[in-house]
Parts: sequence; structure tokens; C-alpha cells
Amino acid sequence: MRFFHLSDLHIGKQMHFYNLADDQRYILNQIVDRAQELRPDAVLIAGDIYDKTIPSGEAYRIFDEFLNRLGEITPAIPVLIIAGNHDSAHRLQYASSFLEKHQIYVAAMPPEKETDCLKKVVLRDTYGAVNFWLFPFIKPGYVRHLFDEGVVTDYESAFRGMLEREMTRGNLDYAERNVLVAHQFFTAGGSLPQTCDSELASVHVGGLDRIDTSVISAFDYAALGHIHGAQSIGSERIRYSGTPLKYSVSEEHHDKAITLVTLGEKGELTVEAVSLESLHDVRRIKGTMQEILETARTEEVHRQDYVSIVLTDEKEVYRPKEVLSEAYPNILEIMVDNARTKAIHSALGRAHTDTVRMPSPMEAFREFYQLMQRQPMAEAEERVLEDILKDAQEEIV
Ligand SMILES: [Mn+2]
Repeated sequence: MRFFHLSDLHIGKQMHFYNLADDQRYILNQIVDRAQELRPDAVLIAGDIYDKTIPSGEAYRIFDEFLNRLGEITPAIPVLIIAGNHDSAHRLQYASSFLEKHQIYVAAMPPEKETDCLKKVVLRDTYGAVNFWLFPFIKPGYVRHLFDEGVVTDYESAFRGMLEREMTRGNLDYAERNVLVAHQFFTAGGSLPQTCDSELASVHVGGLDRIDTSVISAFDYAALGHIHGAQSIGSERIRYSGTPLKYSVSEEHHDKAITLVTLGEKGELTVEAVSLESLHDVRRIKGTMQEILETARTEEVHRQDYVSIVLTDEKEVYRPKEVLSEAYPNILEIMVDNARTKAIHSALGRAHTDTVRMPSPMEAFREFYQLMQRQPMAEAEERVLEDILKDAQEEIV
């Protein structure tokens, strides 16, 4: 059994106000071409199909074209889809019973009623059945009512509870071959996956959304979505495929790929990366105005790439964007790194580095308070804020 593992398509996403529709069409067409060539037995998409809960007409059209082109391949390749935290479960569920007739299986809504189960799609190869478990993104509050009081206290107990529920009902048997498709924040014994800027907003502060991989280690393979850089977590069998495109400058060194998984007999697994080539790259350029223009003029560079430019001129350039746009039309941002900006950084008491650490809510508020009140918060005020932040975090659960 060979299948493609994809996730986090984020169709409809913009990057610094650039519409990525052409980039997304290009990469999805390439995925269809690879499917045509490699003939996987299934295509798994582990959540965040769309970037927004209310996708634009254009975003719907792009995904529609993708499914249609995949559907033209014969014999048909089943497509297994779950909802991520960016998707609207209700919208993604639309027409799913119709789509199923065309071997497109969508699980967007978690079980609601006592009698509901997780969606299991069974595909067969020469060794027998492989059960694909479609586990859409959940928050504890989505499923708490299905359990006794006090069972679901956080994301981990909710996720574990849902799997145990299937075992108790005799649906899930780890002696068989099982593949999990899920979209959550998994950690392996306290070690976190490598994150990047494009998924920052999805990952909660405080770590309440973490689920340890021990909860899913009995699966033969876990096809995960949510984290945007391709990586295994804790074991080769548990993997984030990452986004098919770079969605932030922090991903400049990512190798975007389709994860190609081959399951043999129970216990046998091979994971490969099928490289994807994007229409435009996302990268950083650093230098003086003259150096940057010179490179653009004399070297074979992809000028259409999405670029983040750091200017190092000591004498600051007037209207740099107008000049640089001639060489690079798709500029994401222009930053200045010289004696003046270094002085500002050191006056703010920050180490001057290229990466900016996200402050905790407490640190951010402390800084804001200082700025507005021209004095630090009193101890009693800090305690009030701590309570408010704690309440807010509990609400997330
Ligand atoms: Mn995502």
C-alpha cells in the first residue's frame, strides 16, 4: 500500500498581501502529475485545506480543480480528507456523502452523538486491509459531552478518549494495520516539533493543546497536519508532511515535498520525499542597495521570487521599495540593518538578531503598560493580569 501524505494546503492564503492563487494552482497541478506518474493507492490530506473558515470563491475553485484533475486518473485514487483548525467543519463537510460515491472521503466533523464513530476507510492490498482513521481537528470542548464527567480535561485526554472509545466498540484493533490522519499539536516526551512563522497563530501559548505521541504510537503510520515544516516526531512512523509551499520567509530553507509512504506487511514501512518545485521561491536577500541591484543585473536570479530584503547601507536610501521593485517585483518586506537600527535595538534592550522571539502575553502586556503609563506595573496589578491570562487560557480548552 502506497499513499501520498499531504497537509496544510491553506488554499486562499495570502503572503504579505500577495495573492498566491497561481502558486497554489501550480503546486497542486504538480501533485496531480506526480499522482499520475507514481499511482499511489490513496492521497491523504491531513487538514487545513483552506486558509480561512469562509474560503473565497477562488479558493473553492482551486480545490475543486485539484479534485477534478485527480479524479480523471484511472483507475481512481481514493482521496482522504480531514478538517484542520483553519477549516470550517460544517463547510468542508458539504456534499461529503455525494463525494464519497467518487471515492473522496471527507471527515470534517468529530462524532457528535453517542452513536457516532470516527470515520474509518478500509483499503486493501495483497496483505489484506489497511484501516485509515480520519480524525478531524478537535478541541476538548467538541467531544467532552461524549464522556463521563472529568474524563476530558485537556487535548490529550480528549484525543486518547476518542481512540479508546473506538477500541471499546471493537472498531479499532491495533493487531491490524492502521493509519491515522490527524491535525493536532503532537510532542514527543516533552520535545516539541520545529515550528515556523506561518503556523505561529495556530499554536497556543502555554502548551494546553499538546498531545504526547505515546497516545498514537500503536498506529502503523500517523499522517499529521498542523505543523508547516516536514518532520518526524518521536518516531519515523509519526510524521508531519508540512505545507506544499513556503508560506513565510522563516521557511526559506525548507524542502517542500509530498511524503510518499509505503506500508508492507504489518510492521513494514518506508517513508520517502517526492520533491515539489514551486512557481516562485521565498527567500531572503541581504546587502547594500548597490550590491543587490548589481546581483539582479549580472547574475541569473529568479527575480519573480518572493523576497525579504535586508538593506545594510549606512546612508539610508530614499524610497528603497521603488528602486528595488524594478529588480524584484515581488517584495515581501524591506528591513534595514545598519548602525542606526542596531542602536535602536540596543536601546530597547533587545539582542540584535535576525529572528524575533514572540513575547509571552505577560511580557507583551508589561511592555505595553510601561509604554502607556511610563512606569512598570505594580505587583498587585501583575497578579490581576496573571488571573486574567489564566482564565483566557482555560477558555481555549
Ligand atoms: Mn496549518
